[in-house]
Amino acid sequence: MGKSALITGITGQDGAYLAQLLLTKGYRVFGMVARRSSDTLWRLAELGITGEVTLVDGDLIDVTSILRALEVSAAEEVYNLGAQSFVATSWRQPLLTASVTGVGALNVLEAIRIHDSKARFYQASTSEMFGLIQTERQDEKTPFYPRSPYGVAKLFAHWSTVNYRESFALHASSGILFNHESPLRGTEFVTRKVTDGVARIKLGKAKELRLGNIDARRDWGFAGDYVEAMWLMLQQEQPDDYVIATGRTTTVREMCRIAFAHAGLAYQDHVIVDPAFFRPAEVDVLLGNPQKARERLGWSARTPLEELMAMMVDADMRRVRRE
Ligand code: F7E
Repeated sequence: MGKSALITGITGQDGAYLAQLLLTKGYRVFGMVARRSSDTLWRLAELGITGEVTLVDGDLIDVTSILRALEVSAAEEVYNLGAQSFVATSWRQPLLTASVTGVGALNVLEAIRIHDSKARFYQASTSEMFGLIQTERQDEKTPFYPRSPYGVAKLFAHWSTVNYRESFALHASSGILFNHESPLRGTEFVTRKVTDGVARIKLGKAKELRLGNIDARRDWGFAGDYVEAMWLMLQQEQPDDYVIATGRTTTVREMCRIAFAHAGLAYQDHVIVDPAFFRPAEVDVLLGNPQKARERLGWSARTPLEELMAMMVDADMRRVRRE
């Protein structure tokens, strides 16, 4: 029998790709699903794995439900991917974000400790913790300066992971992942908003696309590549923290140009900057240095942004045609 893994946030983009990866490795995969989750099971369905994973009711803010999920799954690896993960929403629901995204991670750590489980733990940390960047390229030693309630909550979760590793010798690792996208991304995030917009404009269902700060720069990779890094971290003898990124930064504007051009369109003809999408505080630029992951995990990003945008535009063209 293969190993058993529990994934919180299995209905999200990363949860779906990670479940698929673990299934190919022979794992029994359990996913904790919060009943109030706005996500549905469409991502698991798109990957054709809905029937292959076992879903258990549970919520990151209910530690007893996490204990039950640990018991039911007998998980040897726990991946905490569940979160209120949309940065813009975190200003409108800061306390919910703090509870789910921040304290939720501590609840999982506590559940593992109380359950006396030997499970290895993965925390989905984020480049949003760097926020107002303190160095041009961000690595594991770069000081943090979060710029949103989401970033602050993730920082709490990150330090809780480090603290439980040091306090209780848990095999707890934190992956500091820079932005990672795919056809399974929600349309609230900028890359998918753009590729969905491109498909609608190309197929005559829309004329314009309203965006916020298109001068922001991000280090964008493919989510399918990034979930491999999560798994690799838990296969190491020692738990640790790793930056996972491509090492290339691009403006939202240039990302738009690439996506529109893939459909034979010029972004300037359709994109309208709308201050309604500006954030109270912005993370202007992110650029990761994935050297440690390359050296210790043998991991590197394989999908260039051009290929990623093409994959996403093509998937959205198929979807919009089907509508
Ligand atoms: O924004 C700018 C926006 O919402 C990227 C999450 O997965 O990655 C993600 O966080 C940039 C920002 O992602 C629009 O202001 C312009 O500068 O796609 P996003 P994010 O905030 O970077 C990190 C690593 C996470 O951990 C998070 O969970 O694009 N932008 N115009 C826009 N963004 C959105 N959403 N919509 C716009 O219209």
